[in-house]
Amino acid sequence: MAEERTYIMVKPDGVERGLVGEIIKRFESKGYKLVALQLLPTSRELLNEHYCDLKDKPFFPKLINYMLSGPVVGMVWEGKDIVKTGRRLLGETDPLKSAPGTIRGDYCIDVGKNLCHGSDSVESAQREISLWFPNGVLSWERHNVHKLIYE
Ligand code: IDP
Ligand code: MG
Repeated sequence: MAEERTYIMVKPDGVERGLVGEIIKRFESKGYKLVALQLLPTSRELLNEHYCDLKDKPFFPKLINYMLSGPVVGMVWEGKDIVKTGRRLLGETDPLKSAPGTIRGDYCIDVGKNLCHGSDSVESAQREISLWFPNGVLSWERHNVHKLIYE
């Protein structure tokens, strides 16, 4: 069976604050495998598609402006139960409700500046990965490390 994948994105505030490395580090140290990584400016078209479920929310225009304020770092991580565990590594949507030790719990305060995105289901992950990485992601083996992480 193919390994589960998720789309993790460092939002413009995270990129500008120099937290890209820290966010990558959390996923790397946990034992997950990086299979795609890019720095790119977002566009209204991509964001409307990415956040299509939220288009009727009152905060939607503000969210789009926030996401357009600078480049983002998008990545795809792979591993066991990565979608759910990835969200736990990020913390709650509202940083003030996020436990210390999570990314949002450690590095931010307001919901409209919450540093990072993580797919909320396997289906959303597949949709977001094909949206942000239309040319696909890498399949590669960690020959030695894999057996030190998984039983
Ligand atoms: P998630 O990022 O934890 O999955 P969603 O509900 O999918 O949360 O919302 C997407 C993004 O929209 C959030 O990460 C946050 O940046 C922003 N957002 C969500 N709720 C609010 C709000 O009540 N006010 C302002 N921004 C919000
Ligand atoms: Mg979401």
